[in-house]
Amino acid sequence: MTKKFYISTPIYYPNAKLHIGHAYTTTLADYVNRYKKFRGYETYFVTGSDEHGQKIEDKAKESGESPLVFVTKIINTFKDLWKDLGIDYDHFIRTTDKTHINYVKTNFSLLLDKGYIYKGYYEGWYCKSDEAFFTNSQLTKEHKCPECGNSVELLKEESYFLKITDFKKWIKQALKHDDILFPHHRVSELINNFITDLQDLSITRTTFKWGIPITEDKNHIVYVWLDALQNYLSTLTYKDAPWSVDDVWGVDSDVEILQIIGKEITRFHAIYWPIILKMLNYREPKILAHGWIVTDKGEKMSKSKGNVVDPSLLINKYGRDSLRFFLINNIITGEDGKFSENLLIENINGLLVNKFSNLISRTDSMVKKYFDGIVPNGGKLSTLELHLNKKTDLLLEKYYLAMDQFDFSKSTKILINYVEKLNHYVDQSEPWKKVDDPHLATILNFLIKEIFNISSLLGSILIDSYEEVCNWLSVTNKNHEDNLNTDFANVKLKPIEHLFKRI
Ligand code: ME8
Repeated sequence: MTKKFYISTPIYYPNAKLHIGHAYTTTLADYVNRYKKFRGYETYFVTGSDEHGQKIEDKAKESGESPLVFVTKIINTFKDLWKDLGIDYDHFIRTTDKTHINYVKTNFSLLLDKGYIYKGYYEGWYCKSDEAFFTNSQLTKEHKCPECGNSVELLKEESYFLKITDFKKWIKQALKHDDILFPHHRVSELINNFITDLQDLSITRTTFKWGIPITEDKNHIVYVWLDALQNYLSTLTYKDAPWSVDDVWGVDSDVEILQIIGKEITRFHAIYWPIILKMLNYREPKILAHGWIVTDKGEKMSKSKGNVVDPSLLINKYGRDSLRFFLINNIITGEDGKFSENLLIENINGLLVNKFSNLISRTDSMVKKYFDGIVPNGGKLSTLELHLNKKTDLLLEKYYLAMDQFDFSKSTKILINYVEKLNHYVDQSEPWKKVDDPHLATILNFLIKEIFNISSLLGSILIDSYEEVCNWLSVTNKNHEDNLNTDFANVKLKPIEHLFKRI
C-alpha cells in the first residue's frame, strides 16, 4: 500500500506582504514534501492565509477597503511568491472560504454540545499585534507583550471559553512522552513557561465583527486561534481533498503528519491544538518548531520591526534554487539563524558554484572532449570507485535518517559532503592523464551516474538545476528513488550551462 504524508505550514496573516521568514517555513515544507514524494509517498501539502481578526479589520479600514477586498489583494502576492519560489502545494486554504467557515461553526456547536465550551468573562492583557492575551506574570518587566514587545491593553469582555484546564495533566504527559514536538528541547521550555499557568482559552470576541459568527449567539465571533488552527482539519473537507479528516486525523490513521511552524507559535500548536484535537477524538500532531531568521545584528525579522527582507527581490537577483538552498542549509533547523545578502553570496560561490556546478561542468567537458559527448560504457571498477560505492550506500542511509529526524540543515551537509567526495575522486583519478587508458570510460560512466544520484537527492531543493541535469541526461522519468543508480551508457549529453555562476 502506498504510504501517505500530510504536511502543513502556518496560515499566514494577510496584513502585509510576506518576508523571508515566511519563505523559510514554506521552503522547508516544500522540501520535505518533495522528499516524501521521491520516497514514493502520496502526499498532501497545505498552506494558506489566516484572514480574520481585529488587526486585519483595522488595516482594511486604514486603506479604506472592505476586509475581504483588502486581504484578497495581499493573498495574490502570497500565491505569486509561492509560484516564484517553486512551492508545490496542493491546497491554499483561506479562512474566509465558505467550507472552512461552515466547518468551524459546526465544530463550535459540537464542542458546546460535548460540554467543552462555556460562557464567562475574560479579563487580561491583550496584544493586538499577536492577537493573544497574556496574564500579568507573562508580561515583560516593562509591562509589554512578551512576544513582540508592543504595548498591551487591559480588556474585559463576555466570552466563550474552551475547557483547556481539563486536559492540563494529559497534555503535560503527552508532551513529555509522545513525539509531538521537535526539537525536543522545546518541550521543557513549553512546560515550564505555559503549562503551570495554563488557563481556559477565551475563544470568542464581541468587540469587533471580522470573524466567523457562531450560530448560538449572534454577538460573538470565533477568536482567531480557534478559527485558524482548525484549517488543518477543514482543508480535508474541501471538494478536491484526496483524504477525509478521519483518514488523516482519526486515531487509527497511518498517515504521517508533519506541521512546520515558527517557534513563537509553539504554545498554540503544541498545547491548545493537541487539546482541541483530543476533544474532537482525533490524534496528536507532529510539530516541528523552527527558529527565527534574524538580521546580522541578531534581531528577529518581523513586519512590526520593519527590518524584513523581501524574498522576491532575492529570487530575481540570485534565482530560487540559491535561496531555497541557503535557507535549508544555512539556518540550523530548530535554531535561530542569520540572513544577509553577503552570507547568501558566500553560500552560492562556496558551495553551489565551486562544488556542485563545477563537478558537473568538468565532467561534461571531459565526456564531450574524449567521447564526443556520448556517455561511455563502464568497465571493471577500481578500488577508488568501489570505495565510493560504499559511501553512496552510507550517504543514502545518512541522508534518509537526517530527513526522517527533521534535521534538514544536516541533510544538505551530507549531500554537499558527497559532492566534495566526487570532486576529490576526479582529482585523484586524474582522467585527463588517462586518455589512452581504458579505465577512462569507467571513470566518466561512474561520474555521470553519481552526478545523477546526487542531483536527484538535491533535486527536492535545487528544483531548476535538477530539471537541467535531467535535460542534460535526457531523463524523463524523474523524481523517484527507483531511478537512482541509472546507467547512462550511450546517452548523448545535451548542452548544459553552468548551473550557478560566481557572484
Ligand atoms: O502567526 N523567522 O501568522 P504570521 C522564521 N496566522 N520564520 C518566521 C519569521 C522569522 N523571522 N517571521 C515569520 C501567524 N515567520 C498565524 C498562524 S497557524 C494556525 C496561524 C514564519 O503571518 C514562521 O513560520 O505571523 C511563523 O510561525 C509564521 O511565519 C508567522 O506568520
